[in-house]
Amino acid sequence: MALPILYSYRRCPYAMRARMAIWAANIQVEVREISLREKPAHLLQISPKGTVPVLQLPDGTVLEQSLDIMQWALSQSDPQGWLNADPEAVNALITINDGDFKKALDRYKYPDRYPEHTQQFYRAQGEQFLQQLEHALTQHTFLLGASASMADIAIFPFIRQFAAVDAEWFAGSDYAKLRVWLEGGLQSPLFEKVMQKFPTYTQ
Ligand SMILES: N[C@@H](CCC(=O)N[C@@H](CS)C(=O)NCC(=O)O)C(=O)O
Repeated sequence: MALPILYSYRRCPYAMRARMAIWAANIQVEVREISLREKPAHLLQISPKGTVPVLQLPDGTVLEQSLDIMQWALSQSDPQGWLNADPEAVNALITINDGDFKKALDRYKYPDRYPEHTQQFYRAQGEQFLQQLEHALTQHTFLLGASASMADIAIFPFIRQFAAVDAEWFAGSDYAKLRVWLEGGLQSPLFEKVMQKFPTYTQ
């Protein structure tokens, strides 16, 4: 039987969150690792916007947003109960992550491309979200409760990137709970699985 096709890019945080949900749901897919510079014709044909992740189901349905892919995968099977958290609370956190925080992250990572402000300025902007997450994690082990939810999985790859911009700064920062939370994700067998390397699909 044909497998769903996942167009992915290993280091893309959106693709990471989609892969984590697919892997957690134990769904077999054909992973097509792409080069962002040379996108496969079939990807652009089924999803002209040209971002990854994109999932094509065997019936031809195309899911071209990472959150839709997560929802689809977890609605097939959700052994860890990631969909159990209040959807409004999940969406509220992910909206900030994918909006203001991602904007600050891009600027913090590439300050040369945004010379209006200093790198420290952009970091401070991103820290508003880190503070919110740190506060949540002082109340419970995961962002929305005692167990991980879709919010933790969807946000984790972006915090990973933010922390990696200046690992020394992050290690010495005030975000002790967030560091533990991040480290838990980084050390998880699931993360190791989704970061395995696939050959680049060039057709
Ligand atoms: N809203 C999209 C965003 C996906 C996205 O922006 N992916 C980046 C890679 S991290 C991409 O494919 N960019 C296209 C490019 O760089 O050409 C989603 O949630 O799936």
